[in-house]
Amino acid sequence: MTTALTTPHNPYLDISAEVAQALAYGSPVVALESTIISHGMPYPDNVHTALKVEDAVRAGGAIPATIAIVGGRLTVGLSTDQIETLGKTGRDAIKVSRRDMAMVVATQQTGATTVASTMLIAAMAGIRVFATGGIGGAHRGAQHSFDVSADLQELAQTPVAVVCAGAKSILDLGLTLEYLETHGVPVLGYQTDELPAFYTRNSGYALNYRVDTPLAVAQAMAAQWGMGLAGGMVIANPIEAEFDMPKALIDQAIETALADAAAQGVSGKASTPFLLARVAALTGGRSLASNVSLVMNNARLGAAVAVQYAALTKPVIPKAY
Ligand code: PSU
Ligand code: MN
Repeated sequence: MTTALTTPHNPYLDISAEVAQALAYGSPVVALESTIISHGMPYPDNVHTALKVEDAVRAGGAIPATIAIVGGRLTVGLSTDQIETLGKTGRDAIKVSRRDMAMVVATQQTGATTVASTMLIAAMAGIRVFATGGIGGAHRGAQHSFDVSADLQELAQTPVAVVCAGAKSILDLGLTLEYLETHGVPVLGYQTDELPAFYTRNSGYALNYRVDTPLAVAQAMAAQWGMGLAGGMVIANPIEAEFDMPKALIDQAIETALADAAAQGVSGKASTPFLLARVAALTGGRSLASNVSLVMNNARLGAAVAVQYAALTKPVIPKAY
């Protein structure tokens, strides 16, 4: 068990000793989110996956930093016990996006962080690489409902590269790409020319940029921030071919899930978790296995990118020297 360090510049932030040391030396660190644990998968697979993902980051030569809000503290580098507790709490955990942070912190509550709030807390800690499953996006019908995930706005302003398997087609992927373009967010296909759609390698939406190595990703990150451009970037890493799901099966489940959500009047922050749980239930264990595999795949790529980015940006004299 590590001792949490409170950094002087942000009195709300607790960074585990292991992560703080890695950051002080400019060593590679990969941030991981916690809503994927509480709301993205059922217990106990969520906890097993979260721990396996941390192992994969370590095996790739980086230090994992799973992030959540614990008792009102912005916590970077959760303990195994904290991961277990969040996993058991499941969908009863508070889902914390940017707009929820102030109240959850002020009232000293515990909550799971989304892509948006995990990016924000990672950036506060000085972590530049974050691996997850899928990002939020513009929902179908967003041109009328205005339901656009805060993840996209965070990508527009917070300097963290998010390694993901694209986004689920519960969303409107075309609108999502338009929104990212408007807000100046680079979307790089990793060894692909197309935006992956989470369970499937292909979506039919072409990307403007393809990168084939972790070094090429790190070079893009260094260029973005080195020239002073704000914001993050999306590194879209397709699910491995052997776990790719039949498009017809997924499309059918998504249509049913969307119809159920409409019939039950689900909206706001409940919308994404509802759709995720419905799609998972309708496709059974098969989608869970795919989900676990793509998260692991993103953790491995995230570690490789963090290693390359650390090498490119490491100070000649270690900061702690
Ligand atoms: N998509 C997934 N799995 C997830 C999420 C999205 O395939 O677990 C979670 C992530 O935490 C993401 C959040 O940041 O849902 C988006 O929620 P909303 O659409 O309410 O912003
Ligand atoms: Mn929403």
